[in-house]
Amino acid sequence: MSSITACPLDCYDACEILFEEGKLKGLKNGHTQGFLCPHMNHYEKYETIQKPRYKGTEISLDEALLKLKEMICSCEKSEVLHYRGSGNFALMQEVTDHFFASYGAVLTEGTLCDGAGEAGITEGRGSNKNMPIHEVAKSEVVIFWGRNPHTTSSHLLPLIKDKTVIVIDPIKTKIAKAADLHIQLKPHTDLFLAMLLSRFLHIENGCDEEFLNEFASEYEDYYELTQNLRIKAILDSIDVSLGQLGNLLGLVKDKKVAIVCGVGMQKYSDGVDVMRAIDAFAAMLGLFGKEGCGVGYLGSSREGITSPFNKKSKKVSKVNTEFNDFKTVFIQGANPLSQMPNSARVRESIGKVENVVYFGLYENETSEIADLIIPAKSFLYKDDVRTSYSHNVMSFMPKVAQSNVGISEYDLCTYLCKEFGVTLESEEFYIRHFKNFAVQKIDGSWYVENREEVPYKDGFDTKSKEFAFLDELDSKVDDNEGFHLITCKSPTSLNSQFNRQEYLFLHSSLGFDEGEVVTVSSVDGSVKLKVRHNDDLRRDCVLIYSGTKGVNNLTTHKHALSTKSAIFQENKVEISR
Ligand SMILES: Nc1nc2c(c(=O)[nH]1)N[C@H]1C(S)=C(S)[C@@H](COP(=O)(O)OP(=O)(O)OC[C@H]3O[C@@H](n4cnc5c(=O)[nH]c(N)nc54)[C@H](O)[C@@H]3O)O[C@H]1N2
Ligand SMILES: Nc1nc2c(c(=O)[nH]1)N[C@H]1C(S)=C(S)[C@@H](COP(=O)(O)OP(=O)(O)OC[C@H]3O[C@@H](n4cnc5c(=O)[nH]c(N)nc54)[C@H](O)[C@@H]3O)O[C@H]1N2
Ligand code: SF4
Ligand SMILES: [Mo]
Repeated sequence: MSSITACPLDCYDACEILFEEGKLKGLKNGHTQGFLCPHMNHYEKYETIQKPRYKGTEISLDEALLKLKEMICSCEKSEVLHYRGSGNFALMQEVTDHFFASYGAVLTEGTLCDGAGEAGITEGRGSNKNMPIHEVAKSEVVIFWGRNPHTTSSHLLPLIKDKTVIVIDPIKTKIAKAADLHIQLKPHTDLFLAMLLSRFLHIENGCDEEFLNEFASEYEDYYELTQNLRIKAILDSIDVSLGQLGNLLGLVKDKKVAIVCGVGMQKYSDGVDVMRAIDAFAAMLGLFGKEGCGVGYLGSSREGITSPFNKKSKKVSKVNTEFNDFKTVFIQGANPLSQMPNSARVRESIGKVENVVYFGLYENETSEIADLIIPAKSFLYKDDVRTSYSHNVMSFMPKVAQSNVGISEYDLCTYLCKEFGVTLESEEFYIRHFKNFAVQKIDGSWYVENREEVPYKDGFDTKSKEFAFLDELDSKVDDNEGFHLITCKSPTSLNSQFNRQEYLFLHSSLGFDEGEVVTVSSVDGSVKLKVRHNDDLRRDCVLIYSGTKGVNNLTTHKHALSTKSAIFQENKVEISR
């Protein structure tokens, strides 16, 4: 027996899976191209939570559900918080939002992920419509900007063979080593690089004036803004040479260019402006509304789909959540004690909550402190549908096997809705609702119908239909003391799921020995980790992967300016023996 489903993980690729005799294989047809990544290749080897627990004692699922009901009843409705993460990215995860919102509990808003960049894109274009990643196949030049495709979007790699590749990344990543040009800039300086690129493009008459006059007519004002930058001083402080700027411009002029951005360069307080300046460079090149051109980032995986669920509720930020304002906190598909910024603050705040419920698959820092643990069913054992934030395919995810362990989000929600008198439609109703947004194309795949392959063909979604350039420059190059913390994605884990890293990585010339334990500290906290050498790093950087225990002791719970997004690389760090 074989069935087709899709990987549920929070990942650009949203692969489709052939489930055959208990084995997971990448679907040959379509965007998955017959291969999966290490997470899915070894998915079954990771031990999941088998039994519900209350204060350390195993209980039955019925008892667990009753406890959950009692916990919800034990306080005011406004003292119940539903905190949902992105452990599973499929659409039925949101069914629990429907219960908690309808009941009168509080939900979260904001993001730990891509929010600053998204806000920057929206300020410039009036919306965040993504260049679907398959468009890259038609590009001549691909710029990876703060994105690490070998680790986080490997299904993109077959599409870029034979193309000119440019990488802008403080780490000499695998793609950087193979690239035609790598700009290994100082971290947190992309805003200046993007502005200087726009300025020199203008000086060299490389702008797409026809496009600009029609869709971005304020470009001369933007050019003037870029003139406030002192070229030599800025280039010195961001560690980029005039030659590199010239090389980059030489490679992209009059070419079909895709700028494939990741979350790397927007993990800072001014992340909104950083992304907007990169978008402005794309506008200066006239990359919007044309085949094989554009800016790829994390679009919304919900774009073109309306939710069947009620989500109207009071909301608190997901970044600096004051858990102690609540008596019952229901955590689903998330590991906030590891993945939220400023772990000491999270731990203290959540420590004051009477009832912490963890609804997930794996044991972790959050299950460790939870009062009630309810195991979820993995994607193989429940019905769902998913979409991607980097392409337009909708994948159906029928239940492909049976398991007595855990409970699905829909079944848990059915129980709660029944107990508290909230209306809920059937599971089939919701799945059908989502599927109705898809159409099948000749390649056999289903695509979200209302998403454009080449967005912004008729102008932008701002009021004036024109691109809105940055009109002020508020940032300075960060020359504070200390090392830059790079905390990006690990090849072996999906944030805190699967095989988590345990090291901190440093340039070997800094005088720390391999294997030596050092203390890394920031204004918010510290962590002890073992050193590993990595000469692909700059000497002013410390790399600690997402999912490493204790990394978020170092990070700030402040928001990016003007949006509720986390900024994991804002704090500088020090290292001591
Ligand atoms: N294997 C694996 N895949 C994943 C994930 C995972 O944990 N593991 N997580 C998933 C999730 S949740 C997300 S959001 C995506 C994110 O995936 P990506 O968008 O690729 O994000 P990151 O790995 O955080 O960072 C990408 C690159 O940005 C670089 N970078 C860091 N700081 C700067 C800077 O200041 N400027 C520039 N130009 N570059 C910088 C880093 O060195 C890194 O190479 O990946 C998804 N896929
Ligand atoms: N230092 C640092 N911190 C970061 C980042 C970083 O790059 N560096 N990245 C940030 C980003 S981009 C993101 S997106 C966040 C991610 O942070 P989280 O959303 O907390 O993601 P995970 O760590 O993957 O934890 C997901 C949890 O979901 C559970 N789960 C998996 N599948 C299911 C399911 O089907 N049902 C239920 N109920 N539970 C399930 C698993 O048990 C797992 O514990 O982390 C952020 N934190
Ligand atoms: S590449 Fe991404 S979508 Fe594909 S199997 Fe791996 S985690 Fe899942
Ligand atoms: Mo993310």
